[in-house]
Amino acid sequence: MGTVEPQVSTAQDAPQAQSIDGFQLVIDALKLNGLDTIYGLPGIPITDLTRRAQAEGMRVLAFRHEQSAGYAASIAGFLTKTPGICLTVSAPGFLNGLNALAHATVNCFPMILISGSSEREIVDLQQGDYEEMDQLAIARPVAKAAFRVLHAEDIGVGIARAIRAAVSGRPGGVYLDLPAKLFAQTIDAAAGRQSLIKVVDPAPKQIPATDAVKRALDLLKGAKKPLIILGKGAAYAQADADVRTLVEKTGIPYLPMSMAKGLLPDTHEQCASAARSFVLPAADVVMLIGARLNWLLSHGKGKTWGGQKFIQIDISPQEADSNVRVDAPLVGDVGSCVSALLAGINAGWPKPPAEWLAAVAEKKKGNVAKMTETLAKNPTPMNFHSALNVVRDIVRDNPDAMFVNEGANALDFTRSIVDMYQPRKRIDVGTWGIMGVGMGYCVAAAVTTKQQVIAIEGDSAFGFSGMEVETICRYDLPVCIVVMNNNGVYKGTDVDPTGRDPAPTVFVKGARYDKLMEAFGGVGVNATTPAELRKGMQEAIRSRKPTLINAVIDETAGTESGRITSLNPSAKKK
Ligand code: ADP
Ligand code: TZD
Ligand code: MG
Repeated sequence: MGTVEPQVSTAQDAPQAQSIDGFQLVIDALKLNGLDTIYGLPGIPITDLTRRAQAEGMRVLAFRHEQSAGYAASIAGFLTKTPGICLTVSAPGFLNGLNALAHATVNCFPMILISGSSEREIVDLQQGDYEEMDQLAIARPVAKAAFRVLHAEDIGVGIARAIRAAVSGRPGGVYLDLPAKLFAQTIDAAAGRQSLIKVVDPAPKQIPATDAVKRALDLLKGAKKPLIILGKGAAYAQADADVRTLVEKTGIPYLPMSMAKGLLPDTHEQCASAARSFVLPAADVVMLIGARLNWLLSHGKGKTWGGQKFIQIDISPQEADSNVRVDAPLVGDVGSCVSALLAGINAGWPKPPAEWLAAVAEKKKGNVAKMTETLAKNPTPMNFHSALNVVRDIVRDNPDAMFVNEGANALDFTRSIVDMYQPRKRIDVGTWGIMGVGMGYCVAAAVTTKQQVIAIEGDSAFGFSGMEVETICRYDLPVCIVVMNNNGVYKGTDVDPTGRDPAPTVFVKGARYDKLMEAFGGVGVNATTPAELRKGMQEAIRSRKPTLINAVIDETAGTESGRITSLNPSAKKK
């Protein structure tokens, strides 16, 4: 903005040695706590914060829209178990970041949204300040916690509280409001440094109670048709070896939720994904590990289920019974709960009855055979299946790659066709089924893991954050984006019955998303066949250059709302 910049010190005219300003205290407090990456977008009053943080060695990733920066911060939190930091300007920038803050809270990802804000005196009297807004009040309902710091000497406490709130217990999004005046405030340097807090044990272990562990083990032991469901809370916990041992020692079939795919390889013989609609109603005892019985699991009731008993491992003591009765709640962190269970599972632990395992295996076999047949077809034009058959091979050959996925059909088909082999590789639309996370996730995945990133994007989904391809090119990140281009939302075939406008679900036909990438120096590929798609992806991974492949998909191939057609009121009526 070219308007009235407030008087702030810059790196060049830094405050005197004996005093320290708000900018510096914020940077020092973050660094002291190991928070070395900021996802944000500069402007009044935080421009100098971004400059000085970079000058002090922090990684400052500047985006084209705060929403993408926010989604990046949220998923960085999921991947690292430390709060992802998103930094925005006041009112409009803050609101752009707010969606991601809500997303972090809903998905239980630790994140801190730090926004500059206007002067309290003016905002509270509603006198019309530059970008005036009561941001704290607006953030509160969608955040796990929200704080404001008014005095430089409280910056240390403010950041410590934000960190604890974000990562302890059930993780979530925290809002930290920093008014413009705070940044330029100076205090005595020694006192300032003394006021900073290095948070000790920010996410303390939560050990489950002994009787709760026994209750869970007793229920599990008596089960005739047990099932384990792994959720993204289990992925988040990073207790991968123990979770795997629990599954393998008990021999119980398991279902991974979308972002828990790869916690054990999807090709594991106990993986029941290919028999999902059989095991859910048939199981008699289901153990949920870091997964909620929300809409994604049909609330634990109805025809998807069979009135079974539930064991639920969750860090939130309020989660059990939220949809149906939970017979054995186990409150604690996944690592502590699983190791407590393992301590009670000795060599004599009974394997599930052979009939149950055989029935699951039989169902799997049938469904896998059907899928193999579908994937082997090579129709013209290319459809979701023939394209995803390629993606499946590429991921199998590159199991370290991070995998981003959003869209409707482009999401649902990918989730069921593309196997994951390692924990926390698959990151997607999450609890809300939100579009727009794609490019922000790509940036954070590349930056936090340094691995190749593969993104499978619906053409609509991609559009929500498409401008961030410039960000990906600017930081030269190893990201290969595949846009599953079916000319629209779900399909490209709708027409306006009046003949006036394009239908609300369709886009420009034959759009070339690959050209967008070329505009910023990345590699663009137009792929109309599986062979072209394979070549493009292989080359992208070999070169590690930012690449966008426009995969031309049959515009008739998708279904309304992908797999969740039944949630769509008008489609239901039909
Ligand atoms: P999914 O969508 O994969 O089913 P959800 O987001 O619905 O997963 O559920 C994740 C659950 O995991 C939440 O209820 C959350 O409280 C819980 N959770 C998050 N982190 C941990 C942890 N470290 N230990 C135990 N539970 C956790
Ligand atoms: N806006 C936001 C933020 N999130 C949403 N989920 C939607 C709108 C609604 N929506 C979906 O649930 S999927 C989708 C939208 C707009 C896009 C589907 O089209 P696509 O995927 O091109 O991404 P397919 O492959 O064509 O189905
Ligand atoms: Mg589409």
